[in-house]
Amino acid sequence: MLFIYGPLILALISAIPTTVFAKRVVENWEVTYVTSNRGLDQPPKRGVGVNHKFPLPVVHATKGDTLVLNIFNSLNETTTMHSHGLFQRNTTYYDGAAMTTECSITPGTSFSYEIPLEQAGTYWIHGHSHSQNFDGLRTPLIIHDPKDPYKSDGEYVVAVEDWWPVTFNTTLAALLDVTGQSNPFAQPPNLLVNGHPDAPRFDFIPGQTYRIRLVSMMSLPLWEFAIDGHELEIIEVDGVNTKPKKVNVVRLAPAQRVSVLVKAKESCDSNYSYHVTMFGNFLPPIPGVFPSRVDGLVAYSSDAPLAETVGEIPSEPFDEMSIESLHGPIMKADRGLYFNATSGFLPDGTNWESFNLVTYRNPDVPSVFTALTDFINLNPISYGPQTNAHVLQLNEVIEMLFWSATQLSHPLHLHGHVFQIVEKGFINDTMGALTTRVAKDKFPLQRDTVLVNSGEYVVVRFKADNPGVWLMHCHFDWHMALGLNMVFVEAPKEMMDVIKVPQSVIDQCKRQGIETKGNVVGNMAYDYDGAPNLPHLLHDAPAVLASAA
Ligand SMILES: *[C@@H]1O[C@H](CO)[C@@H](O)[C@H](O)[C@H]1NC(C)=O
Ligand SMILES: *[C@@H]1O[C@H](CO)[C@@H](O)[C@H](O)[C@H]1NC(C)=O
Ligand SMILES: *[C@@H]1O[C@H](CO)[C@@H](O)[C@H](O)[C@H]1NC(C)=O
Ligand SMILES: *[C@@H]1O[C@H](CO)[C@@H](O)[C@H](O)[C@H]1NC(C)=O
Ligand SMILES: *[C@@H]1O[C@H](CO)[C@@H](O)[C@H](O)[C@H]1NC(C)=O
Ligand SMILES: *[C@@H]1O[C@H](CO)[C@@H](O)[C@H](O)[C@H]1NC(C)=O
Ligand SMILES: [Cu+2]
Repeated sequence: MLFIYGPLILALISAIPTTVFAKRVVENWEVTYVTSNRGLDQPPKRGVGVNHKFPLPVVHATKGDTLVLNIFNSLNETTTMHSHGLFQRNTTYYDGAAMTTECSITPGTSFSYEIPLEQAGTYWIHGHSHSQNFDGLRTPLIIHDPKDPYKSDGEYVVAVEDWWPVTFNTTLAALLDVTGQSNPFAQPPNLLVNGHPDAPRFDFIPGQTYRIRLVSMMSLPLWEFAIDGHELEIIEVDGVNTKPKKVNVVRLAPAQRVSVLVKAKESCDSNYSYHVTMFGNFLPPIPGVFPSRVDGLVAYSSDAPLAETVGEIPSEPFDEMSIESLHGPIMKADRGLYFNATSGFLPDGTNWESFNLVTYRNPDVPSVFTALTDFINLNPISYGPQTNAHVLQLNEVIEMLFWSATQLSHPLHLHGHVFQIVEKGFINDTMGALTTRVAKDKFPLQRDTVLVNSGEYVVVRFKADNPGVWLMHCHFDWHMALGLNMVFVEAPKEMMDVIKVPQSVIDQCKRQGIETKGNVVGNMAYDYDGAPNLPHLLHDAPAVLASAA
């Protein structure tokens, strides 16, 4: 087995003095179709993997290193690679968002992403083109911190993904079926942990403390992690260190990450089970198939009996309002933006999703190039009527209110940033009794992906201090493909000074005959003829909660 998780890696890393020089962490990845059953009792499916196999290599690096992803595209469609959670300061063009920050890597060509790693924590890398993430193009990215405030004696990665019996294309066809007869969930996903149907074994030595990095690479379900007889202490959420917070279970939505410290028992009298449960309260249960669970072994001793699971395995929402970040007082907002995440119909009867009834379509010219075109870059309409672009001023603090009045839930992800979560509540609650706000003397939790459940709203804040073009979207692959995306054009004036687009990015566009300046269609004037321009969605009235006044 080539890919090593856990203590071995940590042992190697902790043997290196903390004064080592920054290194280049180079990954040479050929993106290929891989037909596999992933060790499951089901027919093989054509997925998208790396170097002709699954699982993908797990990437380990140290803060200060430079991550170099040399990608060769062996698919017959374009591909891109997104390093989820990285700020990409001054390197917005390496963010991997297809047709937002690059033109994409065409079949038979190569491209290198070269990303200085200025953050530490738990991240992941995934395809950001043609929903290749859903078909398996995803892997953890662990960035170790030589000055980590939280010490541990060893660590494990638990990266969880959903593997569907059909390709994304098949599912999408069902989602867009105007007859409404297709059930995209007819063939629900299986659960894989670190790329396999079985969970890895944790070897615990009495008295030691372990860090467990939980990585959600799911494309739709939520999941929970718990260990029998052991408390979990949350110390990191989406790459940001938190004040320690003890819990019995951690719930993650797609794209979220959490690190916990686990203190081993003082004796080796028993082994224990841990549990990874895949579920989604917004998905119909299928007895024996979904929700599903994989149990792993926490091994203390070769002759120890396995302690029985006592009572119910714990299950509860991740209480973001009760967890504090280690840094950053609550920011005062300069400007508020309101986003109603809704579904609705186009006149042809197809069902799409939107922020404020605008369903996203890729521009003909990637937004990064429009943002680097003087004068027109300041006007949101230059990015196209269907791009849902918002132009932000340098250093203004943006408050966003997300509201989900439909029956759908959304894990919403902002590229290039973390945001502070300052308020959450139920939208049916006119008295404010069900609302929770961060107290002024507390440091709000910061993260890059927040789950907004059906019937809830969430208020987040971030500072526009990272000139670049950043996608904000739902991280359910279904919803993203149905248009739940928008673009933040952050400090376009300053971008012109700090963003120097490499020739390799321009070459991607040349190969496809795509303009690298101008508005959504490459014009220099206010002329958008030919740009994607759909009518606003028609409300899906029956899906709205009756009490959402
Ligand atoms: C891409 O290649 C696969 C086989 O590798 C084939 O099944 C599929 O039809 C091809 N798609 C296109 C658009 O050529
Ligand atoms: C998926 O479907 C789209 C539209 O039908 C097609 O253009 C594309 O080639 C398909 N991709 C694959 C990998 O089959
Ligand atoms: C306890 O864990 C050890 C590995 O250290 C394993 O050999 C043993 O079979 C486990 N016991 C049970 C009952 O699973
Ligand atoms: C949000 O959208 C829903 C339709 O899905 C609508 O019923 C509701 O009034 C909207 N809320 C606001 C405040 O615009
Ligand atoms: C509002 O919605 C929540 C969650 O769906 C529910 O628990 C609560 O009872 C509702 N409250 C009212 C006043 O309808
Ligand atoms: C980004 O570019 C600006 C201007 O050139 C420079 O001052 C800053 O140090 C750069 N930041 C990083 C993280 O490279
Ligand atoms: Cu992402």
